[in-house]
Amino acid sequence: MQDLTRREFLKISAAATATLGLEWLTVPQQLLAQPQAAQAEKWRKGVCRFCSTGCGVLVGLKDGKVVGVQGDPDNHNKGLLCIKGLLSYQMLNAPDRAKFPMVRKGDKNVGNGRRAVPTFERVSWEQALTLVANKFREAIRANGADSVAFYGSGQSFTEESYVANKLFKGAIGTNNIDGNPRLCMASAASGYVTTFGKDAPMGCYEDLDFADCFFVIGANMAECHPVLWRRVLNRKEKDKRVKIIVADPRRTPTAASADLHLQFIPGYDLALVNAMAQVIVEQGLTNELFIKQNVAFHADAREGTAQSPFPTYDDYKKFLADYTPEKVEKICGVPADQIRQAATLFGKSRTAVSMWTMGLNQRTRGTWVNNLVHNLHLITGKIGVKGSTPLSLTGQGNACGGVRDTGLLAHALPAGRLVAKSEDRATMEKLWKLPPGRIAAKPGLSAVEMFAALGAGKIKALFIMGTNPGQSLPNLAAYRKAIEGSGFVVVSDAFFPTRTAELADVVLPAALWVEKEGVYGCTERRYQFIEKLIDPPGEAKSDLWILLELAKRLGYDHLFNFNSSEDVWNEWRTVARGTAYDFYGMTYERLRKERGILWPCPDEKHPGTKRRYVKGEDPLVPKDAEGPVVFYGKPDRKAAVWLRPQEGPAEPPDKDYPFILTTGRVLEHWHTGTMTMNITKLRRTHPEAFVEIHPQDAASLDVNTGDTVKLTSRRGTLTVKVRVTDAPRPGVVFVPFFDKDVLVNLLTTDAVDPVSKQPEYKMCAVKIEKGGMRDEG
Ligand SMILES: Nc1nc2c(c(=O)[nH]1)N[C@H]1C(S)=C(S)[C@@H](COP(=O)(O)OP(=O)(O)OC[C@H]3O[C@@H](n4cnc5c(=O)[nH]c(N)nc54)[C@H](O)[C@@H]3O)O[C@H]1N2
Ligand SMILES: Nc1nc2c(c(=O)[nH]1)N[C@H]1C(S)=C(S)[C@@H](COP(=O)(O)OP(=O)(O)OC[C@H]3O[C@@H](n4cnc5c(=O)[nH]c(N)nc54)[C@H](O)[C@@H]3O)O[C@H]1N2
Ligand code: SF4
Ligand SMILES: [Mo]
Repeated sequence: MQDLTRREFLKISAAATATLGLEWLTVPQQLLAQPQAAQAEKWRKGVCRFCSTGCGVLVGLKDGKVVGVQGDPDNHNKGLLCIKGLLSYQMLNAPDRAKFPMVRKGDKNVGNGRRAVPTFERVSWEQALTLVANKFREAIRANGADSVAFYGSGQSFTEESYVANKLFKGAIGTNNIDGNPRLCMASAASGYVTTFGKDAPMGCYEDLDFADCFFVIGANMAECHPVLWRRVLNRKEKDKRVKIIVADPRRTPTAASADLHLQFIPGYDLALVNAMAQVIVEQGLTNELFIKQNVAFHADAREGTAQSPFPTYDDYKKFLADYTPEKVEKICGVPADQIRQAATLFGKSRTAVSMWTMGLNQRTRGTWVNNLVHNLHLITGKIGVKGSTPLSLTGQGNACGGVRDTGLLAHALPAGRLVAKSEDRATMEKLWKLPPGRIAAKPGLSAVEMFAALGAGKIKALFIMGTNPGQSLPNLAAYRKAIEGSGFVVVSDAFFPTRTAELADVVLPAALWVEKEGVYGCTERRYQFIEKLIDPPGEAKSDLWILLELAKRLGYDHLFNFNSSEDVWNEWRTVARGTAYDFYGMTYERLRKERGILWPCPDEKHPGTKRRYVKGEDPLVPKDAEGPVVFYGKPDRKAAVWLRPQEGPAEPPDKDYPFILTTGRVLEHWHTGTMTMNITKLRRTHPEAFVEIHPQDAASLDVNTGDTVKLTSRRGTLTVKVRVTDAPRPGVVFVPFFDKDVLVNLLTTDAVDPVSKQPEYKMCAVKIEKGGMRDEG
């Protein structure tokens, strides 16, 4: 098939509006994407580089080059891939690949965060690494360990993140190590921890095949987890009684294929979910035995109130009285009968799976709204049985495996341990063969705090690996200034230039995907191996190599006695052994052969665990516990139903800034676009960003599709092309963040959730004016 623009393709696709994005899944994939794939001499199994669905791929090789990718029929995705996975191999040889180490020529710019003309000169690895090591050593010597920091990624291999964590927290002795997962799944993690005592979903993809009801809230699965969405639609196609409820302020392609779309005002879904619980309780759709055996009620003790932190079931019922559908309709804009319908569908269905992503997490009350979704499952007992689970969809391919599990976060230590707990620090010091007291007791700086500290001159040297904060951080102008300021900044990236690298002092070229080996862990606790199949371009090196070279130059080789990524994996297996994250049984040998294994997996004979907390299935359920479900993450073995009121958003619209700006993704692009803009077909589908405006708003603003408008928030201004569509609610506008020249994050707020420290990308107040020239950033 010849190249088609997105529009041409959609025109010929009958199902375009209902299943946008999925047409790619129903055509013969190899034919569509890659005629040269037919020439492949061999196909090797691997994992898609992109989202946390973690699709199995087969990578086609010829003459030492990757010539195509197809879905692995023997993996969970059953041979399906979305267009990004299918075309991913084309980025390997893209012109923008970073090939050589580079050092900024001359002084840094004035630190105004605007696009500098990058003036870099090529240097040898020896020169680059010596410079980096010297700068880090100097900073530590002059200002202490907390004057350096590492900012990592949910896209690095587990072995890389594990080593970075050990280098910074263990060897150097600073907890200033965080990453882009803080912008992504921090609220999901704190949601699981506050409800169940332990992070990570208890359910699995197989639950989708047995669900009678799907509740998708704040996730645009058709574009962001397309292969999982296909699995949802397959379930519905098999059994027409299955119902899909989508709660989203936009009529996304996901919402368009739902049975019921609850289109609420952004930020008011805490009230919406509480109202669903109110109806479930009122109509007696609860599972009283399950509640009695497995649930404890919790509330935050609030100043000035007599509220107990351990309310009763009756207190919960009283609390819900404020959230009748009629009351909530006035708050969130969803008709009361729709709320009732959603609650009844959920409550009466035999089984139910909830799924959510950034619509819930990127919120100043992200943790709370996660708790509220868990509540729906706990009060109905729809959890821990085939087809019923609250399943947080992770974003990046290895945010779960590489970051949540290894503890590459400022407050965390590997395998669920915490910086703040002295016994956890002591355990890690022993495991890492460090002197007692080496690991600092104070949690480090989380993502936004880290860049604020860089701007304030407190962080003197920062290592950024596998992420592009110069485009992806909120309230971006401030933090671009920080990156460009006087602190020493190293960036390791597989592409150049990027909006971060252009502001850095040193740029290191990184090997990408199948140019190196390591493990990825996806949404359902499935760990999968990615084999090295080709050499990286130019002088690019794996991040593991880079980190180990840095460790050596800082004088820590004795702690990093690793000759391969397998050596790192084996140490990490030992560190997690005996914890609630036990995957000791997953050797490289097994992972090379098998299509992924789900932890817990405590020994080499263990097949892996589909459902945690289920007696007879989860090997970690204590022997003395009574089943069928045992929430062993908490000392009382009960999960928490939290009384969480409606709160937020941080910046509701007002008369000066009357519109709500929400931001996010499109099917064909990955985040900041460095990779997908380097794949011709994907770039052509969306060459530039746009703002979606509802026809009513477009009429009052007197703008049409193709016009430019100026969006202004309290933090910045952006000129962007209009796309008139009834996808958003009136009063809500949407801009994706893939375009390096239309930096929507100049507008977004860096207000964070106080528990998870995750920023509220999903809403801020803007005003809109017609016209404007593109001159920002
Ligand atoms: N194509 C593609 N797929 C991806 C990615 C990508 O870049 N491109 N990135 C991956 C990553 S890292 C992530 S984190 C995921 C993100 O996956 P998603 O979270 O599904 O995607 P987003 O577009 O960020 O936002 C999801 C939805 O949140 C809605 N929303 C806005 N405000 C609110 C609100 O107040 N409440 C609720 N409940 N919803 C709201 C938006 O309308 C939007 O439809 O996608 C992963 N998959
Ligand atoms: N406005 C707005 N902003 C957002 C969000 C939003 O919804 N709205 N979502 C937030 C979320 S959920 C996320 S996850 C972040 C994502 O934000 P980022 O992590 O900044 O975005 P990416 O484009 O994924 O950046 C990954 C970088 O790593 C490089 N890379 C790829 N492979 C490798 C490798 O193996 N090694 C190295 N060293 N580099 C590699 C890529 O070229 C790319 O530049 O954005 C956040 N920002
Ligand atoms: S759904 Fe996600 S993992 Fe699967 S092919 Fe698409 S981007 Fe890759
Ligand atoms: Mo993400």
